[in-house]
Amino acid sequence: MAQLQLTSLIFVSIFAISSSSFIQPPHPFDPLTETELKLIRNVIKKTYPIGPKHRFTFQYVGLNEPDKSLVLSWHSSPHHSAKLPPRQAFIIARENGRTREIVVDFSSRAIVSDKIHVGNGNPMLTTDEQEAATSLVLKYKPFRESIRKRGLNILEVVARPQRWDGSVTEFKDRFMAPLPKANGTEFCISELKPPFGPALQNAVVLQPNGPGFKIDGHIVRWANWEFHISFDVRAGLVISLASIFDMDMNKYRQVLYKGHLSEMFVPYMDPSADWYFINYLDCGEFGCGQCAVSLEPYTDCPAGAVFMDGIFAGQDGTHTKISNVMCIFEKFAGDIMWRHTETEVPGLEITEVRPDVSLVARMVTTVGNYDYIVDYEFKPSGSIKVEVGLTGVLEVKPVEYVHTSEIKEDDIHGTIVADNTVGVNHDHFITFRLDLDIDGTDNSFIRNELVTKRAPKSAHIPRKSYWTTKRKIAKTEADARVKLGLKAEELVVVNPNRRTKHGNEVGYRLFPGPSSGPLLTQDDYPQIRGAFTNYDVWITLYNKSEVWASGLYADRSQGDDTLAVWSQRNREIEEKDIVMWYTVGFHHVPCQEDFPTMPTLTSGFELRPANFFEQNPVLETELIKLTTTPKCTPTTN
Ligand SMILES: *[C@@H]1O[C@H](CO)[C@@H](O)[C@H](O)[C@H]1NC(C)=O
Ligand SMILES: *[C@@H]1O[C@H](CO)[C@@H](O)[C@H](O)[C@H]1NC(C)=O
Ligand SMILES: [Cu+2]
Repeated sequence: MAQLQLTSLIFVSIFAISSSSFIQPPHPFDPLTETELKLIRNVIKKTYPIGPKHRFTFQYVGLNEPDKSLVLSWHSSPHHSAKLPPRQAFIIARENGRTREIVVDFSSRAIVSDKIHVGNGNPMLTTDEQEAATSLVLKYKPFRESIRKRGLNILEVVARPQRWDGSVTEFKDRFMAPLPKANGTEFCISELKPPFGPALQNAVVLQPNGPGFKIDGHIVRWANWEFHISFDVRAGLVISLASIFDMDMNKYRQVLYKGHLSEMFVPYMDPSADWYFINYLDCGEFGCGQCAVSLEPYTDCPAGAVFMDGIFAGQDGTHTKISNVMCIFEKFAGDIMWRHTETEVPGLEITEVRPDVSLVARMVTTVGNYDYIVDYEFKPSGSIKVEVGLTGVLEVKPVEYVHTSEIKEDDIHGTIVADNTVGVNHDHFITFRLDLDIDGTDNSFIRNELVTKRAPKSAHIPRKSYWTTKRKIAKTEADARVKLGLKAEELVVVNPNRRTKHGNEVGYRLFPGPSSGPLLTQDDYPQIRGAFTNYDVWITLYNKSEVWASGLYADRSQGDDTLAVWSQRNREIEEKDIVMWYTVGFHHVPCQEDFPTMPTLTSGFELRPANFFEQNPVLETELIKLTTTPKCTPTTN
């Protein structure tokens, strides 16, 4: 009965939306709604007949980034009462073999811009296209025959579009490798048999009073943080307008205007005819949002997590939904926020400890064989930690060997991880676009080099050396290209027009993770396309068209529209609206433990306030209230 009522309620509200005039979502960064996707399709249908038969397909549909100044004046108006910026959608479509860039305006319900893309590269492949390409191969008679010859079941064969040619233009059946057996590759809990591994069943954190955060539409409020969470078919989870409450100033202060995944570059290191082309630009080719998966309560995200769906357009323009594609939860992992035991004052001993709690916004994108867990973690201390966890299944190739002693070649380009199975060497480069706005848009990038100095000669002081900071302001984009690990330096984004009481520029410091820069040569085709990994950190001048590090058109791109090319413009970046790009890199030499599924390997970075607050902003944090759930006592009758 209750369910029936609910259904009719939902029906009424949908009816209201579609029959009345169009209602704009309350936040300028809210993802496109089902109603909006319908409207886009209807508007475009007036100009173009839609569908593969008419050779018109939607390759990307997303929010057309509203003008930043309009968003900021809306955001800073009391209770967000100012007029919302015009709402528009940006569409990349294939029409009769051409790529079109279309902007649809919602209030005028019209196409306001329509351009044909000239230049290299192609839009993201839709799921339908990937399936079509795959089935072309699986239906191809000589291919089916080759599978039969190997004693395999075609229904268990996976084919994947590898972005080099297009369809079946050529078929080669070159050699038969002994097929790896499926022995020991089972990973479904329902199929696994005892003895089981380490016992973890008691490690559970429950939130009997519910989570401590509030979600209002797409705005998340928790502790001293407020941010907006959204979903894009190419980037996946998008954080915007993240600001932190400053108790001294009694107001929210801007930190991150927008932050999201920009690209994932995964080149493999086997240059043979069968493997040389295996290099992926996951977000640009397959869509890191399109490949995102529904998260499972209690396993993908802990108890108390709140889930959100991702809605986007399929290739015919109708909406597709990935339910529970993002989750938000409080993380309490037994870490210490800060502590001190005062032992130096005689007769006095004080211990103060504050346990750490943070808020995590998570998505998991499964691009083919790999699963990437992407976490944005907000800490009450003002830190934003971005973490990428790699798990899933290795990309493997069959070999005739079962033991290292049998290897005849110089290089098998990987590691024998199981009988007749080599896990091939490769990299994972995960590039984030971070549009930091520290207390406003006009920021500078400071490289504080730590330099060793000789101590002044003195008869009384035996010290010979010390280090001190040498401050360098990055004046241009070239000054801001950073390869980590070459120098000891502090990287800080500051607002030079805002200072603390003590005169320090307010800022946020980048605490990088381990650096793993690219090892391919600069003249190698994959590296030309992946040139945005040539530096670990880049700063560019804000430009709303420069969002995707691999270029707007990553598929079969030629590297002429990457972050590396934009940086070559060498624009001035001092006291400007600037964007930071950070690449989390992994060189992956597979090992046996990575097989058949790989235990999560994590890396990331942290953005941490540096002279942003007047003092430790979590000094006055109260202790966590411990709540114990009442034990169930068996009732006796
Ligand atoms: C699978 O592997 C286990 C352990 O290595 C071995 O005892 C068993 O005989 C294997 N089974 C098959 C069917 O090869
Ligand atoms: C913004 O970026 C686009 C794409 O790279 C470029 O064509 C355009 O010239 C840039 N605009 C400015 C003002 O730099
Ligand atoms: Cu890997």
